[in-house]
Amino acid sequence: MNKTIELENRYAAKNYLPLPVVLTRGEGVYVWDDAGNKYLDMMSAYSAVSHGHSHPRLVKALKDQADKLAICSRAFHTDKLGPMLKRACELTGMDMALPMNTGAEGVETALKAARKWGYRVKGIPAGHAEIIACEGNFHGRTIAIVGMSSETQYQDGFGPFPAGFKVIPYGDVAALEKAITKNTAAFLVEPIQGEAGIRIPPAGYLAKCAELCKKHNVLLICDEIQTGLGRTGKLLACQHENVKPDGLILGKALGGGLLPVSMFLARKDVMGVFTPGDHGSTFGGNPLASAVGLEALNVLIEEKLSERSAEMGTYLLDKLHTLKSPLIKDLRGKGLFIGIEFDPRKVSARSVCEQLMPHGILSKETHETVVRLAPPLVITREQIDWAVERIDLVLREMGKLRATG
Ligand code: IF1
Repeated sequence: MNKTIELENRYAAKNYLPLPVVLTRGEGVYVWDDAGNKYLDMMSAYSAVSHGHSHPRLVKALKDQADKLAICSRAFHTDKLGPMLKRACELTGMDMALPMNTGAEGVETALKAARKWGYRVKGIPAGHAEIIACEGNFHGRTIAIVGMSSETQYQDGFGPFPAGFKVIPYGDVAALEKAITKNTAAFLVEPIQGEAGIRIPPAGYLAKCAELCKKHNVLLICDEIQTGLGRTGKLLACQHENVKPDGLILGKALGGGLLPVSMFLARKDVMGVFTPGDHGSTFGGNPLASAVGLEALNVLIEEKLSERSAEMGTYLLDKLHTLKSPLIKDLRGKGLFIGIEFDPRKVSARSVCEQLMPHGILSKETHETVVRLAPPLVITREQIDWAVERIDLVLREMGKLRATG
C-alpha cells in the first residue's frame, strides 16, 4: 500500500472514499500523481477549479496579496473587499453582497437573511418563517442545511434538525405553489441539481418559480455555488431562463481553484436586514480571498470562460452521444456540466471511474449511477477528443467483460 495513503488512512476520518491515487501537482486541465502519471481532471474539484489548476494570473494575485496583507478581520476596512464585491454585484445584477468562505457558509447566510427579511420586511410572525427547498438538493453539510436534505445518509446520526423547512419535488411548479403559505420567506433552489446527478428541470421551470415567488412575495434564492461562474455555459445558470433571483449564492470557482471564497448576494432590502454584529466570519472577505476572487472574476470574463463552457460542453456532449454504449442509460448536461448516467444493472459509476483512472482520466461518481464530467472550462477540443477516445475504450472493455460474464 502506498505510504502516503497509509498515512491518510491512519489519521484522516473516513468521511470520503478517494480513488487510489495520490496527487502532487496540477496545471491547467492536468494533474500528476506521486509516480509522475498524468491525468486529465474531468471533475475540477466539484467545479471549484473552473479556471484550471494553478492559473498563472490567479497564482500571481494570491502571491502578490499574500506578500502584502492576507488576513486582518473585518474589524477594519481593506483596499480589496469593496472592488471585489462591486465587480460581483455588477456581473450578477445584484445590489449588495456579504462575503464568506465556503459554500455552506454562503447558504447559511442566505437562510438567515431570508428569515430575518421574512420577519422584518414581509411581516411573518416571529419564529414562523418557512423556507422551501427541493428533493435532491445539495446546499452543504451544516446541520441546518442537511436538515432539509432528502438524502438520508447526509442526515443519519446528525439530528435533531431545525424547524421551518419544507421539501418539495424538484422541477414541479405546482408543488411550489401548493407549498407556499403566508409564512413562506424563501424558495432555495439549484438551477441544475449537481449532487443529485446533473438533474436539469423542465424548460421554463425556474422562470415559472420566479413568477410564483414574485406573486407571493417570496424570495427566490438560487444556489449557484456549482452551476455559477460559467459552468453551464452562461455566467449564471439562471440566465438560461432570463431569471434574476432575489438572492444568489456563489462559491467554489470564485476562489480561482486556490482558496475558499463564497458570498451571498441580494437585493438591497434583503441585505439591509443585517446590522453590525448580526452575522460574521473570521475569514469572510479577507484581502487575500478578495484579491483572488476579483482576479477570478476578471479571468472568467477576459478569457470568455462562460462562452468556452457553452461551446466545449456542446462539443463534448455531441461526441459522447456517438458512443452508443449499452451501459449508458442517459446523457445530459448544460455547458461543461455533464453527467453520464449508467444502467445500474450493468455497471456502477464508481467502477467506471476506477477503470478510467489508469487511462489517465480522473472523475467522480455521484450517487451510484452518474459519472460527472465537469472539466476546467479552459479545456480544448483536442483534450476533449483525447478524453472521449479513452471513455469509449473503457466502456467497450467493460461492455465486453460484462457480455462474457
Ligand atoms: C461534499 C458536488 C456535492 C454545492 C452546492 C453548496 C455546496 C456545494 C450546489 C456547499 C458543495 C461539494 C461538497 C462536497 C461534494 C460536492 C458536491 F455536487 F459538488 F459534487 F456534495 F453535492 N451548494 N458541493 O454543490 O459548498 O461548503 O462544500 O464549499 O460535501 O462531499 P461547500
